[in-house]
Amino acid sequence: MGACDHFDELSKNGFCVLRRRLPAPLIEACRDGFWPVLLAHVARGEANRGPCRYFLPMPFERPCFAPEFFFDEGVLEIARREMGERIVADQWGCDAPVRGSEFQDVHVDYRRPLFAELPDLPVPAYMLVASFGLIDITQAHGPIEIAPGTHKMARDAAMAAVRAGEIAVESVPLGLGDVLIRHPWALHRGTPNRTDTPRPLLTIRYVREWYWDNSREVNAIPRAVWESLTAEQRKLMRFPVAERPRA
Ligand SMILES: O=C(O)CCC(=O)C(=O)O
Repeated sequence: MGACDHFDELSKNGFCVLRRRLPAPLIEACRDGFWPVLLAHVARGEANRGPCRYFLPMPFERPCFAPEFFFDEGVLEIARREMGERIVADQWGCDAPVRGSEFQDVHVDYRRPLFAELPDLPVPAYMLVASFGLIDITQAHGPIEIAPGTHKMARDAAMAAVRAGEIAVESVPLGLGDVLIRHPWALHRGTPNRTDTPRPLLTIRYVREWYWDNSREVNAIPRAVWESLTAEQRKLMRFPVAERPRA
């Protein structure tokens, strides 16, 4: 499937999956580096997305961070086609349900409308999220479910259609390296992880450069990592950069 097909699918359904897009060794290295951070977070028991379901900001230290995750040409081509050339990445986080997690209510992310007085005003996309798993996400791990086409509908009508079963949610299992690109306004929900392995789904948010909100916690980029990026890459990264430690 080419970029055009993915783009058409994204426009029609509100999501598309680029199969085997990111290099498995980088994801495995990220998993090895991040696992202790994730387990320590889960052990604190501060589930913030429903029972046994955690959102936490991702570290920018390597190997949790790799430029390939943020600057993949296939992902950026689709994001730019949808939102224009002037986009930035502004969120980097992890959603991790563990055993005991439940079905979430169907919802949209970033639900505050651009214009509060016209909440259903149809506007072109100004944000997209790209997600990939740190493990193979099978049915047992609780993949995300998305209701196709609902990103273009008035919110109440979309919700009513899903509740009435007129639009069925689709399960989106992901293999290692697969990237799910979705409109955050496509109705979706998390499902229960029935295994003993946490299910980390990492997400990068891309937005049009004029859009700003601080709806999710983000970590700062360590100075050495920032300095290792090219000028072109830095232009795409709208995150705080850590101060240089004082000598
Ligand atoms: O992690 C998932 O599968 C979806 C989580 C989600 O949509 C949320 O917490 O808002």
